[in-house]
Amino acid sequence: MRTLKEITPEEAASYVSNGMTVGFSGFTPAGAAKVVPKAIAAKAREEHQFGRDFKIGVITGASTGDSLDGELARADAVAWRTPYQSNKYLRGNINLGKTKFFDMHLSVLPQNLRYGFLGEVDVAVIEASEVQPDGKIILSTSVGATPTICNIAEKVIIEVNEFHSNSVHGMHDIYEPLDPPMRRPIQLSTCSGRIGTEYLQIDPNKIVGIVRTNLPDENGGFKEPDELTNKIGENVATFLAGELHSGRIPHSFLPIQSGVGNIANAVLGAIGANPDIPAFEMYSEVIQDSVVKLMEAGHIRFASATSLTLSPELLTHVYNNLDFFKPRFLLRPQEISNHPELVRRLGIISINTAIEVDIFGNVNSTHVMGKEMMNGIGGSGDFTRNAFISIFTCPSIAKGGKISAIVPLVSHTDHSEHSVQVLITEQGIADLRGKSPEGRARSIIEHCVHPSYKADLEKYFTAVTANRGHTPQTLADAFSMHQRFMETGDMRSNPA
Ligand code: 0RQ
Repeated sequence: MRTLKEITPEEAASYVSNGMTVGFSGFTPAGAAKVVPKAIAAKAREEHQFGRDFKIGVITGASTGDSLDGELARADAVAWRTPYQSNKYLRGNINLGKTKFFDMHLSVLPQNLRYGFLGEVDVAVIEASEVQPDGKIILSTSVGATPTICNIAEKVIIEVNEFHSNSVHGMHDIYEPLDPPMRRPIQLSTCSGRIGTEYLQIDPNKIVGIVRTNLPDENGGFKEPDELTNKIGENVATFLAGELHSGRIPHSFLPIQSGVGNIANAVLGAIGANPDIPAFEMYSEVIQDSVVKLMEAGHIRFASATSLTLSPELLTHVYNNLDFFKPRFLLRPQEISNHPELVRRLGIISINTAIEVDIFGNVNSTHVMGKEMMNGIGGSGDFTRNAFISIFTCPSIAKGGKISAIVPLVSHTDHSEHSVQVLITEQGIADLRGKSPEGRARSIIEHCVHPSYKADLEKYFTAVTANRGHTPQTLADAFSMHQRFMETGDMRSNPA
């Protein structure tokens, strides 16, 4: 029988040359390749020392861990990157123009790879918990884009991470749709349904070697919820309880998708703690810490996602209690966890975080002051555009009050007024459904704006409504708050 060749990280890196495109596993730091990217970064540094070019194109599921994005960015080894990142060194290179970043909806990455829109993938570097000589692979804590990356890559290198042993075996459902014109409906009508296999099957002849590791995911954990994030969470829970009471959300409730980050983590906790909201299911992208606690408390019945992004202590807790957790978690490819067809069919309530929102309901999730990339759109667009109800949350102010998250016109648009239905800050709830631009502006200014910006925004809106038009706006003044911040470091007209 064929055996798989064990190689060192350095031998693995020798398969990667300047100008290649490398597809890595990883969706958040969960399941990200860990030792081979470091060896590639070391090779890049060495090449640079000899005055030789060494930069690669990097494709992953979404963000990854520091050993991948951080190491490669610090070695200035990333020519281009897609579809999402959240690493401060890589972000720095992107904003300096040293790395070209293509920010894309996560659900379409796998099909765009198959369609050839992003060129060839020379080498796949993936993490697995187990691999068999016939090419059957049990992935680890994420699926992401790994199945497609492996299927189209010319060569595959596998980091077999013994940290997970067989704990995750059975938690995956691997399914890749056919491409048009052969695409068929995705036969899923429940969050817990299975349509694929527990393993990923690839051509074993493409596996050039395996590298053994024993390393936890590089997940950082979240800031504990505070008064502000708790208030945002309570407002979301109040809104959802009201929808349930009115009968617009069925009594059995609907699946929830919750974004990533500190705010999303707190929001989920508050929904679970609300006695008027029944136990619910999640059909989301990421399973984060609060999900585990809510599941144990009986508030979450099931969670389908593409990654298990838990702090190391909580992942160990899950592994120590697999009888409870294994039947309640399912990890799918990001193409399925975020699929518009399924988001709409299942009636998902989407809850994502905005950086900036304008008074008409357009949302900026990605850019600071219109030009500096933060992370990327991630899956927020996949869910928002197709949700049963789409909600955006954010604190009404940022940077100690020097920035209002609500502005006359967003400095960059990710989600348009046509997709955003509800805005919630710690100040309150603006229900934008069925409202004209003027109605949306009045609701957002009344319910969501921080008191220190209310007078400024009311004054602006009174002035622009005198000009009429369907969407009252004065282009010359629409960025006056941003302009003031760039000139004075404060958006307020009368800072205290
Ligand atoms: O900066 O880190 O320097 O303190 O943005 O903000 O308040 O900690 O919020 O961690 O929840 O992240 C939108 C970035 C929010 C995230 C974003 C600054 C603020 C802070 C972070 P510091 P918070 P969070 C997929 C879901 C896009 C992708 C997505 C994100 C930092 O949620 O990347 O939705 N979303 N994926 O100070 C200047 C403003 C600012 C600002 C905040 N207006 N101007 N800086 N910040 N507002 C779907 C899933 O299923 C998972």
